[in-house]
Amino acid sequence: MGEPNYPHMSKRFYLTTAIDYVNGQPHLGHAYEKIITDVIARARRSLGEEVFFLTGLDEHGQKVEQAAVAQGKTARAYCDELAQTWRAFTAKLNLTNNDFVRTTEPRHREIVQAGLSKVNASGQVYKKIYRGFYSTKEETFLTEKDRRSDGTFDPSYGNVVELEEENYFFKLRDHQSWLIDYIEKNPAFVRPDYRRNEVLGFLKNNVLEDLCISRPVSRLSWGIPLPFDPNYVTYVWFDALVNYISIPAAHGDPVVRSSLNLQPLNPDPQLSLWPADLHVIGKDILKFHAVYWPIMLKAMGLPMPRQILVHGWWQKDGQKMSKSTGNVVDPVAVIDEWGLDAFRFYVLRELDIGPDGNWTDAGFRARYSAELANGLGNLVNRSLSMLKRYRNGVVPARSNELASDAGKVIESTRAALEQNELQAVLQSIWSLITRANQYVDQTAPFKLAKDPAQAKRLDEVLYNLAEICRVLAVLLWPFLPDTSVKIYAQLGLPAVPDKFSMANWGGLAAGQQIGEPAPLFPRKDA
Ligand code: ME8
Repeated sequence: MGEPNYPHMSKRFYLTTAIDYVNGQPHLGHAYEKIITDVIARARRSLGEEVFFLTGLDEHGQKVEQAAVAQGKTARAYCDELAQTWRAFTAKLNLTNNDFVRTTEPRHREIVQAGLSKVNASGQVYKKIYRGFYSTKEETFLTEKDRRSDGTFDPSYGNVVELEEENYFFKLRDHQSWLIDYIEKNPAFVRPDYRRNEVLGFLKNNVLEDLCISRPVSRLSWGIPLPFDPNYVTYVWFDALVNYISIPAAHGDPVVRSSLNLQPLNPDPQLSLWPADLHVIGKDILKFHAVYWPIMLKAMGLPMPRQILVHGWWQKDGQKMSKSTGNVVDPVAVIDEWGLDAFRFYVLRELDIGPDGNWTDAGFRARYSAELANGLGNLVNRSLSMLKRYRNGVVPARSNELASDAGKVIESTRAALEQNELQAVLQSIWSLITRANQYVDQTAPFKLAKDPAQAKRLDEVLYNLAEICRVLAVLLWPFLPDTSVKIYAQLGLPAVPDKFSMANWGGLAAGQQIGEPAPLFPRKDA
């Protein structure tokens, strides 16, 4: 098979989330990761890149099978049902994902099997008898090394059983020094830096055990059969990680298809996606993404993803979230009560990407009231209400008094977006909101309006305020898309402010008739 040649294709900015286990309902942690990824996807599009954003579900493995059995359902029926809930959840979060993968789909299975065949054919898989311990909860084999000083295993492993079975193993050890070297030479491969150091520390201080990539069908049938031995299904992590290339392959990606010896897809669809630009994941699955996944890719002859961005974990009220104690944040309930944009704002403004965070209802309310209702909401509402009252809603001639303040924030926003520093973007946008609210207090348009000699000055102030609202709508688009569209509509602008270049000062034309001002974030006095 010759090298495929697709001259019309340009590589898209390809980013992914972890795919969630379908053994329960979506919670705050799942929502947080998907929102981070959605904001980055929207921001990149707004900056002019073509983007492909993938999310989805991890449906195989013992955990899911057991959850199904516990409900008296087949694994298939159980997954099909929950997949509906999870898909609805992506809509609830207003995610702009371009595809949604389920690992039970044939298009995924085909690529998992092609990948396994390739790794096997190149001599990197062998069979041996394993004797030891197994944690179903973590779907992982444990050794004596994993015992704590009192001889027990960490409760996070759940019930640990002893077992002896023959399985297939993937040679990781051969790639260990290559991987250390790769991570050292590519400082941006794992972000933030302390997560990169964690991976390097792990790799330098441990000899990598070969990875068991099979489970006997007699013990677990809910998985993808190994292409070279039907008595086994694929280990759930080998299956799940491959989603990052199976979906590109399903869209005709030439890099993945040619390296797995698959025919090009003709005539379409054909998208150029691999290597991924960004994998967004939580801290608990770092080893799978920064150790196993690069080695799997190398063994399949595929280039490395450009970056793994690792976020921290949320607690609630200083405690681990847990279904059994009822200490959870239900994102759907918060969204229904406060609106989606308030939820998106809180999680990104409260927690930088990296450290752990703590959700408190009081903290949520405080940000809602100070930053959304009194900050952004008040600015837009009073600016447009005054324009309506004093000038019948007609935009006066252009004035540039706040142009340089806006220009600085536009530039710092662009720079921070390019680095995926989302919390810094919000801080910078809110500095402009604070500046504009001070400008209202300093210029006191309500006083100017009483003095006919100040009509020109009032025009200037009203223009600057309306234009700041417009600039803010553009900058906020990736974060608060509904609010951003509402601000545009209240300005009487029919467009969607989804292009970063629209933020340039002066976009609001004199004579423009604005729409109806209405509160963006109704105050909730409880
Ligand atoms: O790990 N705070 O699925 P998952 C923040 N299927 N993030 C959290 C969190 C919390 N409290 N709890 C979970 C899996 N997450 C695998 C992934 S990828 C090829 C396979 C994050 O449903 C977690 O860190 O247990 C992970 O990134 C994601 O939610 C899915 O977790």
